Amino acid sequence: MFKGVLFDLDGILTDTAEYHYRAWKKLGQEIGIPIDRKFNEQLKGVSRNDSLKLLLEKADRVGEYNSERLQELATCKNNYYLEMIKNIGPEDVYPGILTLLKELKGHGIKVSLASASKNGPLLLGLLKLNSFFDGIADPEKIAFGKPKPDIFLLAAKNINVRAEECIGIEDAIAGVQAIQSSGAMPIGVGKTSELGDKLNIVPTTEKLTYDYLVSKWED
Ligand code: B16
Ligand code: MG
Repeated sequence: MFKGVLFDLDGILTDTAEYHYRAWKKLGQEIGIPIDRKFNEQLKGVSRNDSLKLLLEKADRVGEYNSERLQELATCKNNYYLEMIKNIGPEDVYPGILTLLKELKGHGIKVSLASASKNGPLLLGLLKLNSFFDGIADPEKIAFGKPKPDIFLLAAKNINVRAEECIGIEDAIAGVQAIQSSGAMPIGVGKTSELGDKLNIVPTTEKLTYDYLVSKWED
């Protein structure tokens, strides 16, 4: 049986993936780099600074900005994002997630957060999910972001479980790749066309029941 579950945050616990998209879109419009949802798939799960680099690379404009200006742009995006999430509350937790967290707790399975977001602790607080998490991996403490496995390895370490004994849950291709290289078993939320066909995928978080996780682990 698996001993831990490693949760991505944005797009898994709540709909903040949408707000990240809107905040990048707003920044992009201001600096003349329009983005659409298709391009946004590349940004999901990717750190703030790496996302900014991808945005600028899209328009071949990386060289235009010095490090101070890059920092300003990243801060600007984060401020837009913070404004958008300020009213998020427990009612915004995705369907099925609270029940799943309760079931995991009831079965003694450890739960850890493996989000690339520096706003993870803030969001867990807003969503009132803090008490369900035995560990939170700090994205500032890892060398490489998703698709490298570091954040999932750290999330597993924080609950004293080997990654191989964990299930990782993700909505982004970079995150799925990170789980696969960590040795944990991935479960995706979304579509095969976005996440690939080498993992079990559910269309929505409602389907993420404890029994489903057990059945896939035992497959
Ligand atoms: P922040 P996840 C990721 O969170 C988001 O998917 C990604 O869009 C965002 O750029 C990244 O966090 C960094 O977030 O700017 O708040 O530090 O999906 O890994 O939970
Ligand atoms: Mg995500």
